[in-house]
Amino acid sequence: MPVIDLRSDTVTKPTSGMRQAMANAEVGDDVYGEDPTVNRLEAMAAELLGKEAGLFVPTGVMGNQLCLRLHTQPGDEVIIESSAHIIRYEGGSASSMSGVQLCCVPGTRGLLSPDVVETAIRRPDLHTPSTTLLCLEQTHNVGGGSVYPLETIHQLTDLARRHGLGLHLDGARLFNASAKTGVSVAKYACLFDTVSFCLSKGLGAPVGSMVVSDTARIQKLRRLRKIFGGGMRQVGILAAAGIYALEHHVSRLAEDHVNAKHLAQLLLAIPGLAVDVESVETNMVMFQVPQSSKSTEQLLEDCRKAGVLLNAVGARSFRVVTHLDVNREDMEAAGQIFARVFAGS
Ligand code: TLP
Repeated sequence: MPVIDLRSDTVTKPTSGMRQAMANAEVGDDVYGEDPTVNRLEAMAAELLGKEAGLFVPTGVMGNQLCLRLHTQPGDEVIIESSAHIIRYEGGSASSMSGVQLCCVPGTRGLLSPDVVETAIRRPDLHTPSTTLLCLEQTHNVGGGSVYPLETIHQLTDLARRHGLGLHLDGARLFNASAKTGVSVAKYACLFDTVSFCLSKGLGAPVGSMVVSDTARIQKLRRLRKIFGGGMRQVGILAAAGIYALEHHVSRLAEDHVNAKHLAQLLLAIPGLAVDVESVETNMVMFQVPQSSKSTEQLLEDCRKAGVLLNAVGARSFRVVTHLDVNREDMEAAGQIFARVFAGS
């Protein structure tokens, strides 16, 4: 029986069409700006998001961290939601790579509200660090794939602009937000100075993320990418996968959202398991098994042995993510396995 891998949307494998596109890609040395396929992907990403220029980077972490470095000076303070990916899962690199202090502001399901951000912005004072950047995450990972309403982003970005802050969006799953709301990625992107998004998550490419911005910032980011060790050579074979993903996999993201919702409904029927079906907006489902006598690790292991992989996000608290490589039948099968493992555990 094949394993149903719901740990993340990062686990997808390139489809045969994507592999074909990779095999046929024209390449050149991208550090010299001579890879035609990378150049095409960068132009395509910029156009889609309504920005002047784009930069292909190896990972979402690198995209975020290059932007943090671009927007700040050591000792500056960055306002960010307290469970943001940049805080939780980027190895402390904001402090080690850019020397910034993160001002962690609590959100609701990962989403910030303008009043708490307003109080967090430092007023000029000899003693305090300077707040120079506001970072948002759309969709919010630890928030369970939650989506900022456009109106809230408007309020937050207006506020940040009034205080002269830079604006970065960790849009790793921005296309999922757009699939959910019908708001174009460009409409979100125009509110930020820099936006990163991932090709290697819901879009199904094996590697790669993009940063988009204005031409002057992308020029600086290109140099920073080299300094951070992310200058790549004949990488058109990977950019071709990114182009294929943008051309073929954006319109199917809504399927992942339907599958996640369906799985959440199946989970709701399992005694002892807590899930908020309403909060499932995109391709993630968070659930808890609060009364279980088994440890989190044991529950993960029991699921693995029964044929489903998933991740824990806290004590007896779990995340499942739907993606290109799982379908409706996999949801049914996973639901049955979860019922066996969790009911009465
Ligand atoms: N998220 C991964 C893990 O790192 C937790 C996942 O499985 O969800 N921003 C956001 C919002 C992300 O969720 C991720 C990856 C990244 C950035 C980093 O992307 P990569 O893994 O390409 O560096």
